[in-house]
Amino acid sequence: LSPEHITEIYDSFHIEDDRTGLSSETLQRAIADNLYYIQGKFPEIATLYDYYMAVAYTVRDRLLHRWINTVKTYREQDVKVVCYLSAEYLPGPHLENNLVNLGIYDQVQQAVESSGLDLRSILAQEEEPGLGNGGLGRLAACYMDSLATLEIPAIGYGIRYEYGIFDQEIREGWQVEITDKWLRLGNPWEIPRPENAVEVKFGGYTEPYTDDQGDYRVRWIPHQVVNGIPYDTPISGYRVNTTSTMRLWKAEAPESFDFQAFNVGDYYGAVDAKIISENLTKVLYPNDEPIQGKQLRLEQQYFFVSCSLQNLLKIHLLRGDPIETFHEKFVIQLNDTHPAIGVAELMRLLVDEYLLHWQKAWDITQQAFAYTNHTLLPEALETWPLNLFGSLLPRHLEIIYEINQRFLDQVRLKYLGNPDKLARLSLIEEGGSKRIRMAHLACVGSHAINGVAALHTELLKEGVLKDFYDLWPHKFTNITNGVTPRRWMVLINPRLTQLITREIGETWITQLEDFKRLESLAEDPAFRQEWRRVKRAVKQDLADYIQAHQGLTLNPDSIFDIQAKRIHEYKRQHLNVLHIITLYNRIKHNPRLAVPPRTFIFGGKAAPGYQMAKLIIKLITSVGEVVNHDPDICDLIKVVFLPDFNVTNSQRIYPAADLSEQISTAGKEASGTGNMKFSMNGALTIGTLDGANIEIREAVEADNFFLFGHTSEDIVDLKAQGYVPKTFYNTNPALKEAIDLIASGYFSHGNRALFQPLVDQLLQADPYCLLADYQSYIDCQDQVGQAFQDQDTWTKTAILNVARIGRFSSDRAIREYCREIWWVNPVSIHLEEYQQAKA
Ligand code: HBZ
Repeated sequence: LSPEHITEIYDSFHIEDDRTGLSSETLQRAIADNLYYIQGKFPEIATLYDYYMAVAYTVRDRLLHRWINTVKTYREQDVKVVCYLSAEYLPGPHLENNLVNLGIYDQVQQAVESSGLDLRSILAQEEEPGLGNGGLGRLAACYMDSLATLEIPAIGYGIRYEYGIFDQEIREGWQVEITDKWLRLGNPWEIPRPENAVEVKFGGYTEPYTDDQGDYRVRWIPHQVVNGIPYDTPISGYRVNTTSTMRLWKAEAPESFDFQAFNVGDYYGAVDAKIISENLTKVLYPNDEPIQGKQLRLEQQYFFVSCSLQNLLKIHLLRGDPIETFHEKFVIQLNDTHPAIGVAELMRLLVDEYLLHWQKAWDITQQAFAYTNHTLLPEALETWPLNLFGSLLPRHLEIIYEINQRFLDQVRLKYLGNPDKLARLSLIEEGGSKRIRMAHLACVGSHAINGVAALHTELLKEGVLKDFYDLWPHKFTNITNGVTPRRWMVLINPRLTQLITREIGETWITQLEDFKRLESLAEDPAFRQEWRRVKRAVKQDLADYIQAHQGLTLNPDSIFDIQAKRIHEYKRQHLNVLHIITLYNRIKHNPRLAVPPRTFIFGGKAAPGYQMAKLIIKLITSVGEVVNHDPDICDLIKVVFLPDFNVTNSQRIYPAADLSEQISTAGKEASGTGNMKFSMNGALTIGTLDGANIEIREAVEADNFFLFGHTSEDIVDLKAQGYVPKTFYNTNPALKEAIDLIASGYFSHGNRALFQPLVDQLLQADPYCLLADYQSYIDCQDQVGQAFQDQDTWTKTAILNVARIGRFSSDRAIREYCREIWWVNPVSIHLEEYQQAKA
């Protein structure tokens, strides 16, 4: 029989292959099959989790077919591949996203219902991979989604942490951290590939030798070797066959190394070595800024970078390409400086292992790498103590010295007799104890450097990276962040998706600029009414969830005023609290005051060692405790802290917001991406001129954005003039009253000591200028309250926000990376018939 004949017979009988077929009947059969043969269960004893696994495997089969064809196509064709190196990924739950992308949500729902089950409760079984801290990790996940959807060949490399970001519980108002055992019940989305293990060396020493050609070479004799095992997760694109790979590395002890060569007869010693090796990828550091001097963190960084680069070189050579063309086939994006050691590692691999000359290797390296910076805070720039670095990576230290020497020779020619310039640019920070500056290594080793919002890039060029900008202005570009409308609209807000699609079709899902077509509908009263009905229903969903989980009753007609993000002083959750207390005081003074009811919702984790952030959580919950139960307030104000802000929980939050709080001190938030998710779902923003807020405001137009506060320039001036927060406190009675109420113990059962550190910080130093922005914030919030009274105009503004948010799709961001930094093109994937592929 010819393949055509087989297809004909299949078609005539409507038989679908059980691993690729998409009809609900086939899916139902496949789910039952997987329940039996993978979970080893039959319906009478299967748990909901077993069903989740069966459905997940059923969907994975459909993905595998596309994935294999993707990998095959890239292998066979001469394509250039984007390699995204990121120590963090926050992809969120996979199942529902894959249903959306494959276009089989309805079929799977039907299949599941025919078996007497409910898809929502099956979806709720999934443990999300919390392999990141916040914005940076989530951005990597949005970019993987857009890369696949745009059919750009890509691999995302990272670390398979056994424990992700901690789960947050709130006990007596305080954050409590619980270990995140996300792999406990198995992970149906990953495929381990032990056959592709690589070795990573640590410690030891180097020695020179002369090779067969008589050339001077260096050999690295390590103290320890660790194996890296890749675990691959397929990342689907929206309604395309392209399915990319997220390849995460797990550390294991290489048996040969510990058991034979070094620990003959020492069984316990060998097992110890195994434990030490496997500690490497045990846990994610739960900090959203670098922890200074933790050796294990540097080990994690080097481990995953070395695994990834070795893997890339192997793929390149397997394709039959010469090592010299590596940079023509791969471009490597550094997601912040966490993988910046890659610059030295690629040099080591090319020079020491593949025996290239330094200059050739350096050309390849510089052309392969590009660097994204995500922070302006100078204290958040990563540096490593030279001693620690040298003892862990002795060869890389030599290579960095060599890079630095050649770099500074070049600088010296340009800036004759300017030793300060040299000292500022050097890869080594002198003075006291020496340190390696990872951002400098990333800048020198890359052909492109980008910030993540227009203001951020400008401030990089004037501030922390100014000397590099003066040297190489052509390397700098801005790529404003974006978020994927698949997860952040289609998946989390089906009601609004349906309403919008009914009016303007569905092209916006991959062309978000098409939201423009909503503009004229903002003028249509009937449409506005439907919009309001949707928002009301979505707010009710969140209210129901909070009722069920926290026993708090919320009024869905109140303003849902939401701040959800990591807790940080610069993000100023406590400024939000000062507003709440101000409103509270006003109502206490005047119980008949007509204020629109507001529900303040907070979510976010604090780094476990960040005491002030933890105290801010305690302040929020304490104020809530008092305000929520004060009869004088008559339910006009409610304060909710939603525990455990992660991707899953965030998905209930963004759609329900009326007001999005983006109130960081100007010049501190590199971009923000939550601001985009809220706006996309029809919230209005109250915000400062910081990060991407500026561009969002430009896009939606000033009238549709609540702006307050000092600009980044004002803040610099304010500090230069010697900022005295007490002046604001002494001259603003409402501000004084709010702060005094905290200090008095009113929210802490009379305990004046509890919030003293926070009050002192505000009155004595206030590094994030809350007091300077307080009045402007309060005035702006009063305008918000006014505006909300006119529901029709509010809705019109919300629709205009959505209509004009198209630019903030991660598809736009990825197109810019492709055009300006990566020089890569899409490659479409055609599915071979499964039967044919098998044959
Ligand atoms: O990256 C965030 C920025 O604060 C935010 O403004 C931006 O929108 C986002 C995406 O570009 N930065 C982070 O999330 N940073 C981290 O999570 C982080 C994690 C580990 C570190 C340092 C920073 O060692």
